[in-house]
Amino acid sequence: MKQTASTCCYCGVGCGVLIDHDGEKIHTVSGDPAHPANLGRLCSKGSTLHLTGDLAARAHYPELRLGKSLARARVDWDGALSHAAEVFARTIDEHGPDSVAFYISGQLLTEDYYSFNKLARTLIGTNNIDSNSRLCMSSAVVGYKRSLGADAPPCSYTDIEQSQCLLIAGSNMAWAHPVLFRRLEAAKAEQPDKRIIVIDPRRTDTCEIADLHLALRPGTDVALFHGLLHLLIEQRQIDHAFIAAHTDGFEALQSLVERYTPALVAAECGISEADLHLAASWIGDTQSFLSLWCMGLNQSSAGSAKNNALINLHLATGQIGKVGSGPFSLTGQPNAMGGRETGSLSNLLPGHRDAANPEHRREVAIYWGVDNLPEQPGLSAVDLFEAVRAGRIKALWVACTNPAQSMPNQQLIHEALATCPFVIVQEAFTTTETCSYADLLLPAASWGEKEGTVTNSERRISHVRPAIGAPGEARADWSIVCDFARRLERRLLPGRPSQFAFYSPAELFDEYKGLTRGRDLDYSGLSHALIDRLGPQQWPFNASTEQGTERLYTDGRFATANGRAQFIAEHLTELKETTDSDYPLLLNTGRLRDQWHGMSRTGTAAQLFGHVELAQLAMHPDDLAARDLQDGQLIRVSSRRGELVLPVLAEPAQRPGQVFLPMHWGDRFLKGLGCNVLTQNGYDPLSKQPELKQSGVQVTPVQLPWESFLLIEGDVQRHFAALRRLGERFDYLGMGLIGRERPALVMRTAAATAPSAALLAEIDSLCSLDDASTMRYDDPASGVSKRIRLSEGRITALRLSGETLARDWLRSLWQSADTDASLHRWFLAPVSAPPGADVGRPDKTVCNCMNVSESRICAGIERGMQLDQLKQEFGCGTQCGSCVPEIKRMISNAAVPA
Ligand SMILES: Nc1nc2c(c(=O)[nH]1)N[C@H]1C(S)=C(S)[C@@H](COP(=O)(O)OP(=O)(O)OC[C@H]3O[C@@H](n4cnc5c(=O)[nH]c(N)nc54)[C@H](O)[C@@H]3O)O[C@H]1N2
Ligand SMILES: Nc1nc2c(c(=O)[nH]1)N[C@H]1C(S)=C(S)[C@@H](COP(=O)(O)OP(=O)(O)OC[C@H]3O[C@@H](n4cnc5c(=O)[nH]c(N)nc54)[C@H](O)[C@@H]3O)O[C@H]1N2
Ligand code: SF4
Ligand SMILES: [Mo]
Repeated sequence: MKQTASTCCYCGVGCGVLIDHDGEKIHTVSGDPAHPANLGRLCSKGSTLHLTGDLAARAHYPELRLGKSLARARVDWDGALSHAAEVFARTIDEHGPDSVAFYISGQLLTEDYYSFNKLARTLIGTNNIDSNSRLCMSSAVVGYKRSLGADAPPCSYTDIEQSQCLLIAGSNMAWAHPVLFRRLEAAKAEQPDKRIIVIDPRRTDTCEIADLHLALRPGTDVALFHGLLHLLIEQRQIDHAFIAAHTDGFEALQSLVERYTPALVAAECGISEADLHLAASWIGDTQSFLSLWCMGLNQSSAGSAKNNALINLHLATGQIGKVGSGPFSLTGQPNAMGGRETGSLSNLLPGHRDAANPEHRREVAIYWGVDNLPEQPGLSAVDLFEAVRAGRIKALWVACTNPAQSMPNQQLIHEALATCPFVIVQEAFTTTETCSYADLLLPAASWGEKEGTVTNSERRISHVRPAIGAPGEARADWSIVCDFARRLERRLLPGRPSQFAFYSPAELFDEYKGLTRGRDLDYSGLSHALIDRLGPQQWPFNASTEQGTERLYTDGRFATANGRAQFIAEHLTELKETTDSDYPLLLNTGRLRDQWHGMSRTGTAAQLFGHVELAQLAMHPDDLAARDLQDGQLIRVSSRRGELVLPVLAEPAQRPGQVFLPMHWGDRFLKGLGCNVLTQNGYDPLSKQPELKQSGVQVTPVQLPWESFLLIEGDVQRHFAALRRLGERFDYLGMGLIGRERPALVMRTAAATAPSAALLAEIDSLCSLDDASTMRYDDPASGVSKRIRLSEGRITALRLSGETLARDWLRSLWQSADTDASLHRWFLAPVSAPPGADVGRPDKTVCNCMNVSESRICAGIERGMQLDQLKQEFGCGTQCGSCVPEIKRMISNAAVPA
């Protein structure tokens, strides 16, 4: 056994992991005590990394399709990349460089990013290179640049621990940045008088730590921040000396916020005046004020304005550049920061430069040894896919992102991908929605197999190291790009020495870092070897530095031309899409604790479905009652763009009038193109970040009386692919995994009438539910049929259709591997369980590490147990801690009389 220190591939906290492996297989993963981001901690996702990534779901070989109606066939790398270079060269010859585009990802490593960027801007000569960070961080980029002059989060994780007053806005960090939340929890436990304000329309697990939760009306954050500033000015709690010495534009802002009186703000935001006063007094009184924010601010048509209105509060109070203070945007993806640094949004260039700035273009062109860089502005994600659909983009390269799941307005994205003459998808997993559209599928090495660097939320650069080899012929992203680029060079510029002669990620890093020299982020002093020697480092880190920089702007000098920060005075604007009588509910979307985005990786570990098993639309009980709906019932949720059929979940943490659907469920897990078929692509005018958090929807009942439940153990990926195809023929289809040691696939379907016997026979044949070991029952007149396969007395597969009463009981028998033969005669009966037996309702796993269910914890709470006793008796919450906020909430809910 060997151990390799690397970095977690999920969120922007950027935790260090220790990978235990034998050179071929990863056995376990633990937190790296030496990594400054996590000091040994991991969350429920990081600690289960070794359970994910089922090889059967991975892309092993390049595959090429030679005609839209044909299937892809395996090719070798030489054939794949030569073909790609030929198609790109021909497209550029015929239609110009802007007829090709790249859509890449904040999950690429800095070296991957740099190679894509250099390829697009120099060799091809287009700015059509955008990344999924457009959906994620682009409003924060605009926010920082407008207020502070550069896209640089000025704080450190230690500030989270040291701050006396924290404002957490539009961030569910208990689930999305769990290890930081653990650090905050520990600091709050030590110092309970630390004030924490959470601003979120939902009562999330993050609210568990809040002294004050402002459940504002979605989209109204700008008014709230202006309202706070109004009160701070009124109460003389602003820092006039700081404003005079270090900022510009205060007068204009002061006169704008005069109008944001407590009465107006309370009405606009749907909060109480008293709460607004309380929040303002805490911010005004404190020694150190820190704000943390994420998608609740960024993913909005007012995303940039929200960012700047929040930064205004820090500038007005002088709460920036000192311990425990500052505006700290939490980055989503592990290398969203690296993408911004390498200039991998269409409007940027490497080293925090702008593509629209002629001087910046000139600097980069000189560095790259080319005459000039393209002037034509590049397309940003939403516009890019519109251009693809309109036929203006004729070759599209997608890498490390799954737009056919994660982009808003999915109908458009699927049409675009189907229309585009040549689509390259560079992916680690073949199972994603986007892979179906690949004309050329390039298998990528993934976490644990590749090397490079990533920058986390606190500007800290870590070395990502490989432990094992990639499966099949999969290759590292940078190496695919450079190999392609060398082929395209030979075709476009024969005889020229290659600009892409990179044969290791360290070489790419060394060339790239020169582009940061003299810029605000300057990390020209770093190298892979130095990071190995000193440990992960925070930028700036120039050639004369010995240690990374913990905090920016400590001297009050900002990255603007005159060194002064800029107040931004903008009014609250209306959402792009509001509710009306046809679409009276506001749809909010976001993360679950244990899933990652489109679930290509987390969706391979059955254990990670224990907390939330299937797609459900969360709705306030009053909204359910008003529609005469029951918890768990199938409903139709429709927006102006599309609709989905799925179960509804009664959720008191929602505010009436608002519904919530996790973003993870794509077309693979939920028929109908998944969550984003509902969302809109209206975007912020400056950042072009789409308003993914707010869309108008309606919820109506559906009549789908014929229901079916299927469970099949083993060979999960093969069954998934085949069953998902057949499942398309039902009106409702939800897929998921269950179990821990023995994973099984479950498929739930519903339809208006019973499907053909032939369809059911096809399903049975796929699942071997048609052999001698299968118990069967058929009543064609009533549309009921059942199949249960036993192996050594134990259930290994089952299908209940038309009548599914025994579903939960049979499932619990499967789970417990019960072989009691006396029960067999009940298997096909129309009862939920034999008399006296437990129906076996599926139970949510609250603690994933220790496998502790909701009902056990509830029973403990009923016996009067508090958190410490629950931890002691069941072990829940003692490992990664991700479930602790939920357990606390269960305890406090139980304390409130019904
Ligand atoms: N478990 C898990 N963790 C992740 C990820 C994941 O997929 N799974 N993805 C990572 C990535 S890429 C990202 S970007 C981050 C996202 O991290 P977060 O932004 O924290 O997560 P979300 O759930 O998308 O949204 C946060 C909150 O914004 C709230 N919100 C919605 N509208 C508004 C509004 O108008 N105002 C305010 N103030 N709040 C609003 C929502 O109710 C939600 O609770 O998570 C990262 N971490
Ligand atoms: N409704 C709604 N939609 C949203 C959001 C929301 O809050 N609500 N959030 C948005 C945000 S913030 C984000 S960041 C996006 C995320 O959306 P996506 O970028 O689509 O998210 P992932 O599913 O993580 O896609 C990454 C892909 O890269 C693949 N992959 C993994 N490792 C590697 C590798 O090393 N190389 C290559 N080439 N591929 C690899 C994975 O299999 C996966 O398919 O979703 C956005 N969409
Ligand atoms: S908080 Fe969890 S998901 Fe994020 S980097 Fe750390 S271990 Fe990975
Ligand atoms: Mo993100």
